[in-house]
Amino acid sequence: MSEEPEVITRVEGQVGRITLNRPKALHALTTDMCRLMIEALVAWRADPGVKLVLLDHSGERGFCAGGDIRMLAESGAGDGAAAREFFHTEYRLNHLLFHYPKHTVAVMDGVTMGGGVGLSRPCRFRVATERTTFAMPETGIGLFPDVGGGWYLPRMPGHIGLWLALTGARIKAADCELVGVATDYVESKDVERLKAGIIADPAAAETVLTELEADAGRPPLAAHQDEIDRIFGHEDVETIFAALERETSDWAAEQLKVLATKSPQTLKVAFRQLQLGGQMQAFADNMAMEYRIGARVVQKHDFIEGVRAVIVEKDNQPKWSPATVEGVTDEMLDEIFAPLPPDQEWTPLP
Ligand code: QUE
Repeated sequence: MSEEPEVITRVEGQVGRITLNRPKALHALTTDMCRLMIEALVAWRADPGVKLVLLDHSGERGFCAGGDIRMLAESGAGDGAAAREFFHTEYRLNHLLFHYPKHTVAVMDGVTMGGGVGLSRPCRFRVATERTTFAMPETGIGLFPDVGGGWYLPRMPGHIGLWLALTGARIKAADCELVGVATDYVESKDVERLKAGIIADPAAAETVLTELEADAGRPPLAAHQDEIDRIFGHEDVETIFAALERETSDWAAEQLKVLATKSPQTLKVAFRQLQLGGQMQAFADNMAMEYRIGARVVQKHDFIEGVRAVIVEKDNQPKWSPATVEGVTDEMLDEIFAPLPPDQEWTPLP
């Protein structure tokens, strides 16, 4: 008897289908899962019998919660080699999907966070349902919004991407459409029909999506866009905190409360990451930057402590160091963003 694989890859008709299948961990990604996906995508890229790639998940509990955080923290507490290997592989997969020459469809029928965003966001069609919850929650565990966050987030309308990156806010389907995370909305009850329709005729994927398209409703975020742009458009993290303190709305007070729980170091890392990524011309340059950051951050106190407090012991009382954004110096950030030795830099798949 063989164990069920954590990613199921097969060709159905003319559709290459990748099904995330690690339901007990909300399909959080391991290095092996990323390798399996790369292998299938590379084979299908050259296969004229595959017209489209469909990316979905088994079970009812979501698309993908992120990465194998416990492994990353254990590795980071040691030599960090396994963590770097994971990031290197995952970012190659993100990059492969970004430039994939065939149509890709991601069905995000549930939690889509961190690593799950890195898989779905590069897809041509990104289907949300009423069960979709999107977030980049990494600053809450002393990590940073990677998997292409430096590219996608600063390209969202106004300063919504920075707000998502810093607060780790969770948004639902209508807001996913507003910020461009989702291209389509389909009710969960129609997801099986959607997949069957795409597999039956991948050339008609867009038509099937249009036929099953439903109304996600009004995006709640729209009511806060002006506030977000006014506050999160400031020139640094300290000024954003100061601006929030001057605001009088309940919403602003809530944002301030949320930001106060996040790792000051990774708030500043994320701010600089989005600033630099927003100016880059090539997605690969952004991934190389994120790999430099990941290689450093995974071995820092805040990540080990964040995983302890939020994931392992769940006391939700991380003791960040430095404890305030004022304590995080430009020199610390320079070190995190500095180039790696040439033979250790991230490179796309050959
Ligand atoms: C930040 C993260 C992750 C997170 C929580 C954060 C993350 C991740 C998970 C997660 C959640 C449920 C699971 C699981 C992992 O939580 O990346 O295996 O069952 O994977 O605040 O980056």
